[in-house]
Amino acid sequence: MQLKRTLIIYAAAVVLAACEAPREVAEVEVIPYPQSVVAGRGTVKLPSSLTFSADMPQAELNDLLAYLPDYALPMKPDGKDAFVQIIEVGENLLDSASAEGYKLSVDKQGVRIQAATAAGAFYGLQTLAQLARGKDELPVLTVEDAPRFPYRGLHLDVSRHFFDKEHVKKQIDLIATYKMNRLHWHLTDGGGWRLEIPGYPELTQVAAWRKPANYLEWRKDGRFYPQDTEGVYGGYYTADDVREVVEYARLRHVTVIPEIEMPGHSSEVLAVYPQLSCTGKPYTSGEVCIGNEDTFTFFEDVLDEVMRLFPSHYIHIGGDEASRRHWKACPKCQRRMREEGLKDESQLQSYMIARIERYLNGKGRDIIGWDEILEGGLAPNATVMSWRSTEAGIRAASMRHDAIMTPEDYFYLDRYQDDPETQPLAFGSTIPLAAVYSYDLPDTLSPAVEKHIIGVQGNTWAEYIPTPEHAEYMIYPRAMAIAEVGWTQPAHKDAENFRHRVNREVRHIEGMGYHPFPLSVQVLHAQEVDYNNRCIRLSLTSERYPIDIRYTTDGTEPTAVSALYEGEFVVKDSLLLAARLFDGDKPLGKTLHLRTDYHKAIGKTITYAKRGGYYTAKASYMAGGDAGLVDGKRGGKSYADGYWQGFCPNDLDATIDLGEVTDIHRVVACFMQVKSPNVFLPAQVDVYVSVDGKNFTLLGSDTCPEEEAAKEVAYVDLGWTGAPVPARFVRFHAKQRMKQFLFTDEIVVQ
Ligand code: TNX
Repeated sequence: MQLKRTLIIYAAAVVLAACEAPREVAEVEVIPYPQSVVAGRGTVKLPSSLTFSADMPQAELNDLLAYLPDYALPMKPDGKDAFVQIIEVGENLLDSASAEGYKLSVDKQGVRIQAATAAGAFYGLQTLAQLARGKDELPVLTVEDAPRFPYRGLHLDVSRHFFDKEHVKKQIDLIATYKMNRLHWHLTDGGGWRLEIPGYPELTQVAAWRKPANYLEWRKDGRFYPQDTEGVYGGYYTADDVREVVEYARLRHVTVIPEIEMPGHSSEVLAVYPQLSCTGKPYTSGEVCIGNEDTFTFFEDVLDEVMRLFPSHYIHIGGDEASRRHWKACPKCQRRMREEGLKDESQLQSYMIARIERYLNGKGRDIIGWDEILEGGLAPNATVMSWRSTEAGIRAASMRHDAIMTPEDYFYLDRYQDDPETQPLAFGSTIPLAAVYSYDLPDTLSPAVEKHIIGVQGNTWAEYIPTPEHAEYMIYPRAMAIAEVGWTQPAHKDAENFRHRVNREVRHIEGMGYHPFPLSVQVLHAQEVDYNNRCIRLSLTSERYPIDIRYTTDGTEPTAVSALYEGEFVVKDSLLLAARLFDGDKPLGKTLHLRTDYHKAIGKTITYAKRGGYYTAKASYMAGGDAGLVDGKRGGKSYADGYWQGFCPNDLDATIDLGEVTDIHRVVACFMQVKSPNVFLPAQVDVYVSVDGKNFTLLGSDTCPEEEAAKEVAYVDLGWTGAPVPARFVRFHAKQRMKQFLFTDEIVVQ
């Protein structure tokens, strides 16, 4: 059933009630959106003091009672006449295929929540609390709901910066209200070891504390763990802390999955146990020595304690980003490879992962690992967490392994979420809320593959997240979008409707004491190139709702009386747009200055010189391939949005054939700089033209202003503008400044 876009207001519903057929209600303000909402007639008053009864096993009722003080809707247990009746009906009585499903009906008698399990009842209660928020009555309706995926997770990195147990519990409490059910706790990494382990006191006495507090500064200083404790920053969780968090999560139907990183990302272990490194010295590598039996003793001891503390069936063992350099040079590792018949170092890594997997399988647990565990032979029972792409997860699913999708271009919460020039320093690209929300699996998957894709997760890597408030700023509202991607079937997702709900939700959680990103105050734009009609359709939107967008096209600043944006622009040649958000008379954010050109190179042939071609190892950096720089499509604020073409380590050196000799007066491309992930502006741009394709003349060179090159984030137009010259061929050569990444989105020729 498609979600209706029309807003059916209650008055209308009552007037139309003459015809008895049930209707869908649009815009119930619930995140994640339920699979089915059917409106009844009228509304029911909420009693001033709410009572409930629950027909469920005593142990589950006790859990519910333990949770209730934190439930958003105060309720008291009562007997038969309770307003809210919770009935656990057993697995087979609901239509839903999922044990987490529920059916919630509101009628004159009150509210009835039927569920197959305690989790389903819990989710029914979450829907009820959101429906009732700020209201004194409820609409008569029936919600039937169940999740799309069984695994809906949030990951917290507590190594690079440490966040105490209260912070962790606070996030668990909120994500559970969005029906997320996994917390992936990244407990160990080079930034600090965070879990107390009996018999290994140095892990938490030394490798959990550092100076200075800020991870980036500490990394720059050489990442040493001081022996003295004066003025150090850090922390760890005791066994009791872990038990408290695990129990708190259990009451909210969240499973806490611990991660112990190996064989890479382990420099903190080697700082205190250097004998486990290939060199035997601390601070020489991040990878443990796989040739050394003591390495296995260490991790098995650690995992024994992990299994004592965490009931989770799955234990995450990391497996990502291990350099193979040290193993190559290490006699012990090489001996292991010979003895085990391993062909290369990637098989050596697989040997370790498979051996640890056997150990955990022997104790009734299964492993999850990052998608690198696909290389060199996948451990037989492993679940793959696919972070570098969606494809890796699909590959795992095709091999009948379960996969969890955490693609870095959609679900990495350490990335910017808005124009980087307006944001605190973050890691690399920009993933705005709408991009997170847009995530889906390709629709070409066979059911046999799709059933192995068990869910989605947002990852909060903390290199750039120094405080708990900042963690919340990066997590919300994007986690709400991930919750909806994980729960709601694609047919019931609706980006515009989500935008409305998320505005309310952000204001609500601010009121609860969270620190979400308050939603962007920038004008956002999208373009569609219509090659047949030779025009670009340009539309504007905003994360904020409700809000006005006002604009000018004459180069002046928009004011509170400028034209109100009401629909797309159709650009046949050039449009110089200035647009800004207004809350009534009050301007918000920055003015968007956007030049849109249906220019002469659109749809023309482009060829790249040998050392001037683009980077092909990542699909989103190809901007659609050869046509990417002459397709009329301009990028947004993120080099990973599929419109920016990347060059590494090559220059950009390309020639466009305009098909016939024509006068041109402007050849310009916009370049992006984001230093943290090594994206740099070019040093220089040269523009040449030719009428015959053989003899080229240099029209002009442009160099990047030093003050722009010094910025962390910058967008700079470089090229040539001048009196018209005849040309058929245009050669555009942008020279690398750092031999890292260059990114541009379009070569505009006019
Ligand atoms: C890659 S994702 C990592 C992390 C970093 C992250 C930063 C993954 C399995 N490894 O160690 O924190 O990038 O975005």
